Amino acid sequence: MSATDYLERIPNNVSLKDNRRLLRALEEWQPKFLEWWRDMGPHGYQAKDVYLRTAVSVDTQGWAQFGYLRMPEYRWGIFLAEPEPNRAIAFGDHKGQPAWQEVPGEYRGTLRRLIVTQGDTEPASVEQQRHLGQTCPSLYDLRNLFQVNVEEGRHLWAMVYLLDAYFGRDGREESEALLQRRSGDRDKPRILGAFNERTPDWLSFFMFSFFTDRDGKYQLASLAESGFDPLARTCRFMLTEEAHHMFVGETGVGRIVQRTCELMREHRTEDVRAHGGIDLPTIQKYVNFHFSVSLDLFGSEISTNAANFYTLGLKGRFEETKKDDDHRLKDATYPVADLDGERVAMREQPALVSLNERLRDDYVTDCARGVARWNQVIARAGIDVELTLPHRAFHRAIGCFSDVRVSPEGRVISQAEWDARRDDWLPTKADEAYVGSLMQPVTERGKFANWIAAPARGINGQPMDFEYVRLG
Ligand code: BYC
Ligand code: FE
Ligand code: FE
Repeated sequence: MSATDYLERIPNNVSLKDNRRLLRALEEWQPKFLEWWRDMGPHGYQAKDVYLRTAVSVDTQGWAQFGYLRMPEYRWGIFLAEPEPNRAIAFGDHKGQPAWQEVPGEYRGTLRRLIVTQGDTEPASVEQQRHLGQTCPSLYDLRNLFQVNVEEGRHLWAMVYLLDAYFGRDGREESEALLQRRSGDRDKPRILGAFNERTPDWLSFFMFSFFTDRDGKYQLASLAESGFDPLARTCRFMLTEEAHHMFVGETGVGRIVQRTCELMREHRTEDVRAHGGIDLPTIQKYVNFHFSVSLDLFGSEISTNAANFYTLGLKGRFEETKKDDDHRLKDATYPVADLDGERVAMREQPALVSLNERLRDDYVTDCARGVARWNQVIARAGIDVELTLPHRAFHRAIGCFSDVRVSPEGRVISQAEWDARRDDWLPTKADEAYVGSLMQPVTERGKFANWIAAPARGINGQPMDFEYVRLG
């Protein structure tokens, strides 16, 4: 393992200084990245000192360093997890062969597309979140937002490193294009649907971090199995950062739920809007929206792309090496939800083309665990309500359910019934306006907006009234 060059212009553990060509490409890209960050990164806070965690090495003991930093001075760099000696490809037609240290020529286009799709989501999320700083519920939350943002910036660096190091001129062109697409832009949108949605308020932000960053976890875990070793290693390190994003989402929603329950009890009412809280039915609608939009990110239920990625050894399953089967799946089947006339039914399908659905299943199970923890908060308050995940066929834009209307319980319904019930199931303009009306910035140390509870503990052992962002 090469040592970490932390003091270089581009911190890295890939011996960048010994690869002049690559170093030059990345040094040319760096000012363009910073320009993008200034234009599209967190609005209004670029010159403030933020208490951030920076990766300084990849070993589990010592990778994080905390300190005040202005975001444009964040040490974005290139960190790959330690190589696994003699690593072999774990699945597909190349199973058992040594993992590739270079891109196999015939898989170049496919691999590049996977890397570009992954890379595109990272700056997209920063763009989606760029105005949230103006309405933060506390300095603690403001700091967490910025921590997520700089790390998504680093995830972009991770993919750009792969493109520049392994894909020649095409790769450099893709690296430029990653800075040119814009979330929600009609002419040059980001690649995947959820990354063109707006994140207008903090309830949306926490939902996004819970549901959409969790897609990141599952996609990165699948790419961490890749036979292309540099991709596997970079994704493994990205996963360590992803855990914090989901923590922000889960605890953020959990604290809103907690505050809502406190208001319900205090005022003996379900209508907490009268008391400046976010009522549970509104929270449920946001769950319905963000869960369904994130399910789309896994692609179609039946996908020959997914089968090819797997067979070629480019993208594995979640925890591939822990699965007890032949890791080729040519003769295996997998139960997949499908439309059977007017109802949703399970059908055995060839396992290879079902890999998107299988990953979605792993994801759904994980989401359900988080929702159960929110429900514990409600139950502890003695309130008899449960949040639920809507049926997987609800409100889908990708895959076999995209042409039908389905209720949150999974009943196929008519367009007329959908039109009549839609506002009970998904956030309305009025709901968004109400949530938006709560978004008044709270920037006094140790204070929190009325609609969210304080967290259980501060960052890195710091007290709750710590100055997580210096606004002075
Ligand atoms: N929107 O065969 P199919 C993260 C396209 S999140 C628009 O089903 P496939 C993060 C598809 O491209 C993780 N288009 O799809 C989170 C294909 O196009 P072609 C991101 C879509 O290829 C928070 C066609 O439809 N990482 O890191 O099996 C903050 C047929 O589709 C969508 C990745 O996604 C969509 N939702 O699977 C920051 C990993 N879905 O071939 C960051 C890399 C599908 O007809 N990507 N299409 O032109 C992949 O593994 C795959 O591309 C997908 C799609 C799983 C996304
Ligand atoms: Fe990311
Ligand atoms: Fe993330």
